[in-house]
Amino acid sequence: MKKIKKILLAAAAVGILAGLAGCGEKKPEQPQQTKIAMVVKSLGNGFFDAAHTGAKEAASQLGGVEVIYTGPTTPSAEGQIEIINSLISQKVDAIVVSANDPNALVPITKKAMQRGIKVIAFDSGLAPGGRQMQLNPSNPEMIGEKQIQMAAKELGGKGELAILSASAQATNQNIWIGVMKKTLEKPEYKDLKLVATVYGDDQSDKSYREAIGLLRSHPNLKAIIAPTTVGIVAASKAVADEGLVGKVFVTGLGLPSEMAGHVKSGAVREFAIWNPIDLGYAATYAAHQFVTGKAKLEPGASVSVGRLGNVTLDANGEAALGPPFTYNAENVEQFAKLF
Ligand code: RAM
Repeated sequence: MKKIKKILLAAAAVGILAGLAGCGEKKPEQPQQTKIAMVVKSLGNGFFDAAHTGAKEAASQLGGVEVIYTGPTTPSAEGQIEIINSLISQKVDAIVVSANDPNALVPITKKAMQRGIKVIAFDSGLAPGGRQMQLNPSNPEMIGEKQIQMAAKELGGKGELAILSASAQATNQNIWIGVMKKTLEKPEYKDLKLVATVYGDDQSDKSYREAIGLLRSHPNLKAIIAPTTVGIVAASKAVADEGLVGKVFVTGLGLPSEMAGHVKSGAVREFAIWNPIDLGYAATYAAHQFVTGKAKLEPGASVSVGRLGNVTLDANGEAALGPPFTYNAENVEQFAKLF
């Protein structure tokens, strides 16, 4: 016992001496920290959790980057405005935002830009005056058309379909819905009838209730297209709970990790998505390029997005990553491990 006490005392003494010795020493120079805030539509959405994973990957590759991951608890523009206001006070270097509304955030993101903060919209865009760059996951036409093609395939080109979207102001979903409606005007889709478009606000419970509502008020409904990872899960569950597997098909945009079970049950045969990890990674990487002056914010500028190569800004300050990928019973399990 005595021996142990002696050792502890000796150890403490060494500690004190080491502490004293450290006092006069100059700390090694810390690499400059760049603060990049990722503001998502809402917290608790698996899609944005995956984007966050990508943001962290970019930060660790770049070094000296702190990622602040934040968003409102429910997808509202008001919530995002409050958050961006506080990020301005925190003097972040860049804000990477998936907007709940293309216009409502513009005054606050303009304020951020006036203070020298770089603003990059990703996933769900902002009106051009409210951001310096917009990174789309893919070409919006391609995303919209793809969803009609998948639904048409399920229905053999004929029947009623409905859309279960995210929030009514969401920039990205509204653009895709616009493309879907235009695509339905093509002669090859003349026997497909869009009977309703409803909004589940990217909330599981509201999306589920809206899906049940669709199924009950449209007894001839053959397909639900949900261009949201939250909505497609809710719609699949509603179809299963109403005993309509095989009668009503769900398709749209989903995460393989959340959809594998619904593909297995038969409620979903095919759905699509791009890689959300890559999207978060690229948006964060691009933000860093602007903060460090390595990329110019002008049309035609080439911006490095690290392991994904380069993207080029168009006249609108927009750029896009690759085409969406299709998932079905053959590959969903394999990708479910990733996102
Ligand atoms: C939801 C969000 C997001 C969208 C995906 C497909 O998670 O609405 O913005 O890109 O779905």
